[in-house]
Amino acid sequence: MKIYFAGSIRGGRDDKELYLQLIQHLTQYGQVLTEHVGNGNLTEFGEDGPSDEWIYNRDMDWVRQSDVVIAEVSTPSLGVGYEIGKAEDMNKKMLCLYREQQNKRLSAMIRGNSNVKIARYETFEDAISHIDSFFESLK
Ligand code: 6K6
Repeated sequence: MKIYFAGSIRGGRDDKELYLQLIQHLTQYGQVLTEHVGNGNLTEFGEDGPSDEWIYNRDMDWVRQSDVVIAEVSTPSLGVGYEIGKAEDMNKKMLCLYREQQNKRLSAMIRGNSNVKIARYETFEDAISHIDSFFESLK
């Protein structure tokens, strides 16, 4: 099972530790292609490839190769939104994890899309149980 995990990079790295913990949990279900998203040393200004074009092509290849896409969408990110749209076009099985926060609302382009399953959570344990249910539903 190839898993594409999407999380904010240039959109902001406030949730990077959470991404790392989610990725660690996901590895029991398969190969996480995008482990760098949880890299604590990767800032919104850091570099992770020779050029943006190289990163784009590599990441789109990985979305194509993936069996499932798990996106953490609490921190708004153009890249994550784009990946969700592409994954939807490719009919990928997808789960979006969203943590409610005061004075913030999830984009209508995600919330209003009936093809996108959104799992709302409060605690890390809730997020994990959404992930486990999602993989259970694939069996
Ligand atoms: C690192 C730090 C700043 O720039 C980089 C290198 N960029 C990326 N490296 C790897 N994946 C990326 C990069 N930029 C975007 N992505 C993909 O888009 C990841 O798979 C994330 O799921 C998503 C993040 O998008 P932004 O718009 O928040 O960067």
